[in-house]
Amino acid sequence: MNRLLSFLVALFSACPSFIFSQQVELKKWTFNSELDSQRQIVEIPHTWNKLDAFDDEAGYWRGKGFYNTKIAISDTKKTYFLHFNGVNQYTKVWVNDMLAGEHKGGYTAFDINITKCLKRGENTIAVEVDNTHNETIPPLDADFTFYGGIYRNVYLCQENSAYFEKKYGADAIKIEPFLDENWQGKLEINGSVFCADKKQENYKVQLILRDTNNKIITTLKKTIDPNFNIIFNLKAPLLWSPQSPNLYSIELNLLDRNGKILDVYKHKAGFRKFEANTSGFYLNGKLLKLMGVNRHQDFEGDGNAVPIQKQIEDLILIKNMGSNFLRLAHYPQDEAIYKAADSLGLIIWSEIPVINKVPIDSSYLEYKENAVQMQKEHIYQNYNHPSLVFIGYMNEIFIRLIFDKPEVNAQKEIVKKTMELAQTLEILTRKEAPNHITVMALHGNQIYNDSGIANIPMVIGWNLYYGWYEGQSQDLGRFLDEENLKFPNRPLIISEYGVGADQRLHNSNPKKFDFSEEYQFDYHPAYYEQVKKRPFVLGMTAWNFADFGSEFRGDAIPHVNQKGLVNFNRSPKNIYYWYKAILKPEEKQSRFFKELETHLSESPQKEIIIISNEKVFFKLNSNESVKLEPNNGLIKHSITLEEDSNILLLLNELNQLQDSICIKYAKPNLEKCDSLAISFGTENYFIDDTNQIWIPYHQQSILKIAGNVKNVSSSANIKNTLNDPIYQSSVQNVKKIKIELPKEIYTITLLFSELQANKTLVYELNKNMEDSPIKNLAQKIKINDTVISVEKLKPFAKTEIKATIDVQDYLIIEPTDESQKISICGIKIKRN
Ligand code: GCB
Repeated sequence: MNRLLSFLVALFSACPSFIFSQQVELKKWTFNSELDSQRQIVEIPHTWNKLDAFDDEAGYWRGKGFYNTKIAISDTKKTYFLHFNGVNQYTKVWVNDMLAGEHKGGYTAFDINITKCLKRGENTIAVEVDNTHNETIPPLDADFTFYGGIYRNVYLCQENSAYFEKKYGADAIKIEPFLDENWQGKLEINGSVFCADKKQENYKVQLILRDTNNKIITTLKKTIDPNFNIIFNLKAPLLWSPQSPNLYSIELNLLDRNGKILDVYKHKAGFRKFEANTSGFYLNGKLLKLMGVNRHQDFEGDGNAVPIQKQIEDLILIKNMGSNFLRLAHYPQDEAIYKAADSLGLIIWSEIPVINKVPIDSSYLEYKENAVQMQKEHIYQNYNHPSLVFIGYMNEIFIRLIFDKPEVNAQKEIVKKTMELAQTLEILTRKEAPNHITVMALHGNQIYNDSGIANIPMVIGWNLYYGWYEGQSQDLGRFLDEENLKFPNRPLIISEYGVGADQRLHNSNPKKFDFSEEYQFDYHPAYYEQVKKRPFVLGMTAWNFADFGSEFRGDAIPHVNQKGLVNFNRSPKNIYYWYKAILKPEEKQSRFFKELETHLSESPQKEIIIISNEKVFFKLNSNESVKLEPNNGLIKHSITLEEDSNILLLLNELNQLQDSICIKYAKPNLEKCDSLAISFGTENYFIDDTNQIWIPYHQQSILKIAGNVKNVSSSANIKNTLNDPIYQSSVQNVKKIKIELPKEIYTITLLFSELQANKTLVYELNKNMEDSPIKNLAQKIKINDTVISVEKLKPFAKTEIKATIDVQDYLIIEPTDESQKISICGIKIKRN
């Protein structure tokens, strides 16, 4: 038996006497691609971009991948579908070399009826997946990686001669749990049945409804025509809400004349009533400030092919943070995510990926058709989930126009076509989901008001990055008030806000774009304060729950957008705990903001941060404890450290220990430390992958620089290193560096990279990068008496030179040729 055959699934043949439809997951496939013809065995979920989207080469491979598997079929009288949960992005399916069907769009599920191509016994399935840029398939452009592959599960489904009809990748069944003004429930279910014999009078649908304790409430039966409509009234049903996500179980059985079950549909329904207006969002008649996060689905090491159980863990983390709201940006996610939100109690905003731009050339009509198809699939597949409340269809759709500045006529055409598409999608959404709220997310630009596009959806989401891409975080309130004044009837959500934060970077005086965790910690509380006071703002979703892959980005970890509240591997950053303290006031909690364990500074003074929602007692070493009270979930407190180790304790009012840390204090000189690392052009502290702490130049006193120097920094990817932040800033035009050192032999490492003009990101609308190629760079450098050659610096790439120097009092670093200069990122001095 060959290897391929060994994972041929002995489908259904093992259980020939099944009574209703069945599905089997198709996990094992062989894979090869246009790039690499070598076949390998892979497991679904799979993507071919999980490595190359993070390497130093610009871009990631986009092309055709080929998946093959075999299935065994024993009964060819049945109907068979392949159900794909998500394939990015253009899929063609062959069965026994016959084209069975195709699908466009990377983020919705779809069914392919393969019955006609099947034979008894072994059948081959071949799937071609293409993630090449395609002007007719949204998204065309966005800040995330478009990983290619069958990255969500695949199932083979077997149906009897009658089954619940499949439409837009879902069973065509709509569940409406209505509540009247007296909170009485009415469950309405509409659906349709496919019967091969066209004799619908032979069939019935039975509803088995179970309450929240799993007790059967009804088992009513209905005839079909082939559509069916079931209405069942429930007295005062328990309501669904984030606080009490009460769910009723629905089981629909399709029965033949003899009462034999031919098909089964199971789902959970929740009774809830919601409304959004300028006084807030109301759930079940009560005001609820929507607080939560946005979520992408990818994960460190997996790309977007993340096993579903691991994805559900995300929702648990999101819920545990105290969230009641989740924006699935920027695409529909696996159905299991909506299901988890139903049972955890998270209100969902879900959208299709029409992002950044709409094409105006000949691709427009097909693009529009595909967007419409996506929105139908999106709605049909997720409509029945009680968690789904907000349905969107566009994100920052004019950002490319603003950034690319096309000529006036093209601009007019873009606005016209985009408006037309928005109207089409809005009408479609209201028709298919008449009881939901439509939304659209905009970037901070008046074009959305001027064009009128912001008047189309029921609720507007603003993606506002004051304090990052523009202005200061305090500017948020002014913008919101101005909008509210101009459009007093428009309910708003802050659909995105956030800043890049890297846990290796720390700064006690944080600034915009420094990627320090402290800046993130300043920014989020400032936003929260401003939103809290404004009732017309329904809520806010932080960008982003987790760091995520965006191949073209630099940032402190290249190819990763680092605005997550948790890291790419989901380990929480400090800010996650701040949200938890703020959003769960009933759960008393306090902990230290965790950062570098060694305070390397001339000064023993340090401001510590405590994350807390209760009064605490803070104790440093053997000092008396101090009582501290939080404001907006945090406490900042100045302490004076002793040399070497310091113990910091945090106790609650009941004298129970809440947290403890140890901070070492040392002055940054070679008398106390074995090695010292100093970085230039930055004010950040950085801990590298060898655990070496890099201190910013201005935080020490042993090193002096001469020359008409200037600091340069960039957030571009630096090749050949994982310690990008060290090489992302430098000091240029250096004539001489003088370092005072105790007499000893040292290994000196000098670090360089050439930071030229940076490519600007589409989101950095106000950033003008200065073009500054470095001239007259020293090719030979003298370190005391030792002359070292420096290879020609490569742009945005690490260069490192090492020398062993016997130092008497000073270390002097200078060009051998006085007319030349040094441009340097960092110096590491290690005692031998
Ligand atoms: C945005 C986009 C989002 C980006 C984010 C950012 O406005 O909607 O897709 O990832 O900004 O981090 O720049």
